[in-house]
Amino acid sequence: MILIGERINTGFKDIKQAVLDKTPAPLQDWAKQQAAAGAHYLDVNLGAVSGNPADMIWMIEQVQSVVDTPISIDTNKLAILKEAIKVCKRPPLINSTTCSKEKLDPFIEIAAAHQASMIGLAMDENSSPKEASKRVEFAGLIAAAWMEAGLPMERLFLDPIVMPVKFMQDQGKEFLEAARQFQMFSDPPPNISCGLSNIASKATEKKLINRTFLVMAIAAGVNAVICDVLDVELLNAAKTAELLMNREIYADAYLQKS
Ligand code: THG
Repeated sequence: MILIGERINTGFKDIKQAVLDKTPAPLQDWAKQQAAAGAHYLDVNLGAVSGNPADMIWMIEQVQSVVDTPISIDTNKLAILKEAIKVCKRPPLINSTTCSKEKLDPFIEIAAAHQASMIGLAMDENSSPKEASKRVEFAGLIAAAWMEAGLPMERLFLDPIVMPVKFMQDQGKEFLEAARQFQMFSDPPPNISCGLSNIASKATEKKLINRTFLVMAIAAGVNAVICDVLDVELLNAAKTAELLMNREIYADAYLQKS
């Protein structure tokens, strides 16, 4: 399972305040904690706080000052991506593009130039479709463009897009069906990722909902997750699901393996 730590995101009040005040400690603390928990990438998201590439660069530099974990550059803005990727010390994960050609083509070009991996969202610039079939069509356009650029599928992540159960309850099963179909795009298949915490947004029982949906998503083919990597119960459930899907070899101490 590829783990992407979600916590360095201005959607969280402490991070928003730290970016506004340019106080490194909260970003550095979360970077260290998530790296210690086994994150393979740290998602860095400037959100609506600013459109200034310098602010994203500042965030990435605080993280890189304390850990070596590669960055997931969480922006849909080309201007921010272009500048931010230059300061990444290790090949990052570009998070993310839609299937719209005006966005997709320059994002792939940047991924190629920097040996980066990339997440493609199953949406276009206008809409995030409800039906699995439309998500498959959109993600297929991204997979085809990636292949045509001669880039390896191991570096492509396709994201079927998780919506909050509280407001869009009928979308969970569309996500799962889309994930199942993404696995058939190529051999080897692309990675399939999800922004897990979206599912429990504004809901009660957040941890239980996240944990249950992640297990279902793993069964449908998801192998990468942006999540709370400090949630031990969540990671244990994920490891167990991977074992039950025969993606890991059973050992009595399987929970202790990273
Ligand atoms: N796909 C991809 N990238 C993504 C997403 C996705 N990046 C952003 C997001 N979605 C994933 N990251 C988060 C981080 C935090 C929360 C949800 C998704 C979260 N927010 C709380 C809430 O909504 O209730 C609020 C924060 C708080 O507790 O203060 O849990 O889908 N590729």
